[in-house]
Amino acid sequence: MNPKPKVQLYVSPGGYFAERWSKGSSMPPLGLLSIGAVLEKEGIPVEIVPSNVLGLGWDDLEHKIRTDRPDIVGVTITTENRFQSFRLIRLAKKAHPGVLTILGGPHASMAAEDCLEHIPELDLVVRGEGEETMLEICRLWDASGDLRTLNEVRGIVLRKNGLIVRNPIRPPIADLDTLPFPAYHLVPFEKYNFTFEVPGHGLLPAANVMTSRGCPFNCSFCATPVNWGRHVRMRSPENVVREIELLKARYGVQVIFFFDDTFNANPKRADAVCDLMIARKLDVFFKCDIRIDIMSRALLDKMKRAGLFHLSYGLEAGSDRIREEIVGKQIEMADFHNLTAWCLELGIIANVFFIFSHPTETWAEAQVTIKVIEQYQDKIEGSVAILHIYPGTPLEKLARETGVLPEGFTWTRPYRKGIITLPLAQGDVPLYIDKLTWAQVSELILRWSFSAKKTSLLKKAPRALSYVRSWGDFKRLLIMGGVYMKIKYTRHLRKLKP
Ligand code: B12
Ligand code: SF4
Repeated sequence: MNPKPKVQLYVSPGGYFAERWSKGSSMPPLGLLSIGAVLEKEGIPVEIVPSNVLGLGWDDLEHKIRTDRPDIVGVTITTENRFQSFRLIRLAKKAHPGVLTILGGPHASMAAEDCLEHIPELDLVVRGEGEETMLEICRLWDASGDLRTLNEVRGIVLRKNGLIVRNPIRPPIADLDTLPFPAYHLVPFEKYNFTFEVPGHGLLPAANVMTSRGCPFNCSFCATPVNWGRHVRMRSPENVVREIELLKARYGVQVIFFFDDTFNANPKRADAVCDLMIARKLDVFFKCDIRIDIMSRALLDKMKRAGLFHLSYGLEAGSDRIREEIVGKQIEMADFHNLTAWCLELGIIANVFFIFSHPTETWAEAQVTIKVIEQYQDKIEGSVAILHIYPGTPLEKLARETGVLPEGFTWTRPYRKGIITLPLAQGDVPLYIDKLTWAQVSELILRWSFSAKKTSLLKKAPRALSYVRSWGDFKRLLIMGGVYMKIKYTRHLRKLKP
């Protein structure tokens, strides 16, 4: 029998996972915790290294890998933190050349070949769900470093005879209840200081729980239907509630953030989870993301009784044409208005996602969105973004076809001429800018931040300047600054009017 490899699973410093949410807190990496639990159950020595909460910098990581000499280093990667994760893979190979380096997570799943092509220090990519694939890799791992033992593993992309080969995808885990609960004990849970402010109750300790995988819908900018599939797999209500009970008992958790893409993907199951939460008197608050068009008043009432205090949903655009034809989100405006009114009536915080600069979106269409935002000013929490392109999505395909992503574009290089990013707002991810000018995009974003009373742009200016890498970046910053002054001045004049 092969010896068991020593596995280390890393969250790289900075980027996506280091993002601080809700008053200095961040969230445990559920994906790594789930893989960790599966490996641990099989007796495979596994360590999870969340550099962000452990305060480990690059030198510390190099020293750790050099002295620990793990057999396998796995790094989780999103498009937002891809450069940090690539750096960690390179660093691991340099510190310990015999290590097997693996990337997994949304970015790796969607851009596996791109990663392997440009990062020679990377040995293989795990696509999709990592639990069973990692387990098989560990079972087949050969101490001599011979990668051929992994040649047939499903769900991986690797080099064979100098060529990058994509092995057949692994079928999704059919029954999610068979997975052990995430190995929370493998990370210093308290150090996450994960909290949420619940109105009237203050800042409460929180935890993240994923009750389903997949989304039945197919929005053009979204990675989920491709990454997790459109067939939604759901944990049983009993299994979900037991995890919450454990989190309460072990960590005193009082708020649950359901990480599901669409908590109400199956409204009957959502209802059953809430029923059990009520019956078992869990007495927790929760927040989640849902889809507007399949939400009913009855389900919202039930969710409120089960502890719902914060609900996120995407309208994406005020224009029917953009939502239906471009995004592929068949949502009626009336459903959006109804749901928002119900939330307001029930005292649930409504957090609505809006996006500007969809393909072919005109200034007039974008105005419809900003009017909706302004209509609900002070009543809802709005999350506003300029459309970002993520790998593997229908939008990426379109961006390559239309030249928004130039020929030969690779996700592995930090900067390429002609690509517009807003690193200050959201990682180094390319924006889809089509019909709107930069001045118009700036105006939309700034009007939103004024209506939402967001931090002053002037305060962000020094940091924004530090990201300038080209004349184009600088010009866009100047334009945004000019638009900012124009809006401020107009608002000032309006105030002076008798
Ligand atoms: C909850 C969530 C958030 C939360 C919390 C994020 C956090 N810090 O944990 C919040 C709301 C903060 C958030 C924010 C954002 N998010 Co988010 N988020 C999610 C969501 C819904 C769940 C993440 C999760 O924990 N999943 C559960 C675990 C079990 O899955 P997992 O981490 O992917 O891990 C599995 C596999 O990927 C794999 N795996 C993962 N790592 C590794 C490593 C190894 C070595 C191996 C072998 C395997 C492996 O195995 C795991 C187990 O099966 C996902 C969508 C999704 N369904 O996963 C989007 C998702 C990750 N988010 C996404 C995006 C785009 C964002 C935002 C940019 C959105 C926005 N417009 O603001 C921001 C970025 C924040 C930032 N500063 O960078 C995208 C990322 C796309 C990409 N290519 O990277 C996703 C995939 C959503 C989507 N539909 O496109 N997000
Ligand atoms: S409904 Fe949400 S998770 Fe589903 S495809 Fe659309 S954006 Fe993605």
